[in-house]
Amino acid sequence: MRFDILTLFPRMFSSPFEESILGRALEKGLVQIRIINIRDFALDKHQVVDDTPYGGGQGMVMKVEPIGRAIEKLKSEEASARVIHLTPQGKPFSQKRARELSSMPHLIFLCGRYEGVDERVRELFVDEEISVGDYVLTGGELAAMVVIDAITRLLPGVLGSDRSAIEDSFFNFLLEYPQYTRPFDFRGSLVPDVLLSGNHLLISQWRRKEALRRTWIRRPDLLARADLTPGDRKLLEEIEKEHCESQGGGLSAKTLNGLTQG
Ligand code: 4FV
Repeated sequence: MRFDILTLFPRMFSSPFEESILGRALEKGLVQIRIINIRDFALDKHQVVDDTPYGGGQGMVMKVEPIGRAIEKLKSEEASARVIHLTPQGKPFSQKRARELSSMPHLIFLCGRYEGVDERVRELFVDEEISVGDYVLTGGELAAMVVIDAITRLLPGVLGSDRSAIEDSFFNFLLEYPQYTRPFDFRGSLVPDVLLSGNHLLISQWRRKEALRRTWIRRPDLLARADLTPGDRKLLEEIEKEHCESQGGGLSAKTLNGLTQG
């Protein structure tokens, strides 16, 4: 899989792509990454890449010409490449979109800076806009790294076993179950016995229930989107009952709104 990254700060990408899983994926040739400096496509003497906004206002706007030239050069090499602009105005990124993008051969990431890019960049050169969250970064570079990391770990051969990507959080809209490793007893806090039972059926049932519990408590919005089995619904009833008992029998707000939302 090929990733091309258009940025004004190429050196930001040096270390993240040298370490750990991404670094190994690069070494193994499972991904190819090119960092392209947009300024190299500003042909004037001062290589100007930004200018003041028409209509006045704060900050600077990235000019359309250097970005357009850069994208047209990359697309001239491979017309099927998909151009993704990272922006708070984009579609919220998700594990589902990471999976879909991981099947595409060539992605071009456009990293904005300052107040953003000239609107004609979107109209003429961008295929898709993605946001990594409802907050404002100083640039799209970190957002591009997030998206590239989420996609790369789904590629065959990148993670130790491809199975672990299938067990991901959000794979089926559930948060991950609690994980434990040695020591068994840390300051009196013990690892749940079931995990040392060797009984894999009991262990997977416990993990499913804890994933449901964590999602019910922390992200009920995800639960609404998860494809739950009848067994899951039974576990959820147990969880709500346990929750009420732990709340001293009164119907908790959570259960109430669960009930009310039906
Ligand atoms: C962003 C986000 C983000 C906005 C102005 C770059 C910055 C600056 N990108 N998800 N949230 N971008 O904050 O993707 O140009």
